[in-house]
Amino acid sequence: MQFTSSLLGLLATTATLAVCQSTNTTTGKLGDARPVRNNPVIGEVWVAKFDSPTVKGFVTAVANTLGVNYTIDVSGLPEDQGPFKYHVHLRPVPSDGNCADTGGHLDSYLRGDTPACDSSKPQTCEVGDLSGKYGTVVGPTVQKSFNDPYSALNVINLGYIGNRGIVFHNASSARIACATLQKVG
Ligand SMILES: *[C@@H]1O[C@H](CO)[C@@H](O)[C@H](O)[C@H]1NC(C)=O
Ligand SMILES: *[C@@H]1O[C@H](CO)[C@@H](O)[C@H](O)[C@H]1NC(C)=O
Ligand SMILES: *[C@@H]1O[C@H](CO)[C@@H](O)[C@H](O)[C@H]1NC(C)=O
Ligand SMILES: [Cu+2]
Repeated sequence: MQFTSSLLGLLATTATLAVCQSTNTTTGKLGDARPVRNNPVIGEVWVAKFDSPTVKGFVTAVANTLGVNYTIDVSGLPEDQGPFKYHVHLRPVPSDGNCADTGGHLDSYLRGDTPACDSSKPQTCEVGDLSGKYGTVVGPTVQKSFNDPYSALNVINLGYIGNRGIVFHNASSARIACATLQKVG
């Protein structure tokens, strides 16, 4: 009896492992994110301006020949609450500043949040999961730049980031600061 139950246990474990292995080739329902090579104006600048009582600064997005160059330049992150994640969310920040209303992550290829992004395969991650792809940050001050090939500043592309919210989350995922990417000029 004891033998039977441990054999069943072993079979169950094996089956679970098999399921996990067949489902961990994570990508979106629409496949991997495609590199963006059709931004209309290379060098076009978009800025999300953070101006809460604590967090101040900018996240800048510049249209590149391949995707978007991001620069994070913020101060005032409560360092005891980090490390911080940051994402492009679906919607802009409303006039009352409520970060909850920015919706979920920009996930153009319908991947979902789990399992977590594998930064060695950024094309398989949610387009908006910038910290998953390029690393979380610690406070209080951040200066960080990276290119994301999958973000777009062409409105016809799936990975379009214009007029969407950028959100910072603390280590327990609370949305601690947000601002909308707006075209400069
Ligand atoms: C699934 O994940 C395991 C553990 O991380 C890894 O060893 C294996 O190669 C992955 N399988 C596939 C098909 O990616
Ligand atoms: C984007 O960043 C790359 C790498 O630093 C740089 O070579 C390129 O000139 C940048 N593009 C723009 C439009 O600023
Ligand atoms: C994150 O912020 C929330 C809301 O302010 C707070 O309740 C929580 O303790 C914070 N998490 C950490 C790890 O500090
Ligand atoms: Cu987020």
